[in-house]
Amino acid sequence: MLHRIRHTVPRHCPRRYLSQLSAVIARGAPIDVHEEVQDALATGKPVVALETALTTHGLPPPTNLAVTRDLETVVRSTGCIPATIGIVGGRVKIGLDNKNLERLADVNSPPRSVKVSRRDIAPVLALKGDGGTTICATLIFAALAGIKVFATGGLGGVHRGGENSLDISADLHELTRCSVGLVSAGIKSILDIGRTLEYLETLGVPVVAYSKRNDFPAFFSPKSGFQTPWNTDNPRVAAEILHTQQQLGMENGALFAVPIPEEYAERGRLIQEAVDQAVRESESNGMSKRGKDVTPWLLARVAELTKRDSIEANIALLKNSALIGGQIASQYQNIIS
Ligand code: PSU
Ligand code: MN
Repeated sequence: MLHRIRHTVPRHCPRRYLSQLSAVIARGAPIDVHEEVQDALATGKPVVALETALTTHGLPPPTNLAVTRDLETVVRSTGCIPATIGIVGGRVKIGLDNKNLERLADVNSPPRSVKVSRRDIAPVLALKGDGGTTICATLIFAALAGIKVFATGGLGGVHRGGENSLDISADLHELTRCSVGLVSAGIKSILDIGRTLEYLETLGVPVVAYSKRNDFPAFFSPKSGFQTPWNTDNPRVAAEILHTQQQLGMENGALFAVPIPEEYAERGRLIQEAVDQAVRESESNGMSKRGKDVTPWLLARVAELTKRDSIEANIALLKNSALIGGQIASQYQNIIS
């Protein structure tokens, strides 16, 4: 009987996700969905997910709070509802209210937020902690809620030397499990871009340059020197890619890699040099062996070396991702309604 009911609800129907999410909540899972997000999901308004590891571990205060809020505003400007996802007091929040967002952004007062990847979710919830969700963890909750698009800055990847250290971000695997379109500025060259792309190919994740060309961007610069198999700069086509995967019952997501806005590209080349220096330092001071601390350390060091130029560029490309994410999510909603 249950089986039949499930099949009477089309795969793309918002109700299907609501029932998935409701089932999880009915089991007592510690998840709260913000009223506005709940309403959007129920009535078929487009929603864009946003992460909070960026807030807790990616950007320094007070920029972190301002930027997270700005991203929500950019998403709203496209007619979509933002769903900023994080963990507060042992509960997953899909859509964070001001108080909780401020609490996560206040990184200098206890409780200290954990940087939450898949492996950390259950422990941080059971221990009633706070956490900023990485792309990996944000993908999980976005998929659970039926949110089709997630906009952010930099995807994790295979670290330089990853062939020996096996430091490969769980972000990559998660894209095989969550049917969500991830809009990002590619990956930072703190990582091994070539190996990351090879790994994504092995995992079967579509990598689409959101551009007229097939250049895979390297976060601070529009070109990494590596090519993507696909490209489009049309939000409708991007939405069709996601929708086609959905129709086929494919469970993986897709990566839309958006080059940094042109006016920041020149500065990006200078930032690039700081990135290389930070990576060399992390190798000589042993930081590169410190697991989940590696990425935040490198990001902070690059910001220091560039006197925050890297942060300005980071903000610009985050806003650009949020804008394009909103456009793709709107098109997706048009397709299914
Ligand atoms: N890259 C950035 N900025 C970030 C991150 C990555 O340029 O804030 C964050 C994202 O949340 C990403 C996580 O999911 O770091 C990856 O961490 P790790 O490499 O430990 O998997
Ligand atoms: Mn890692």
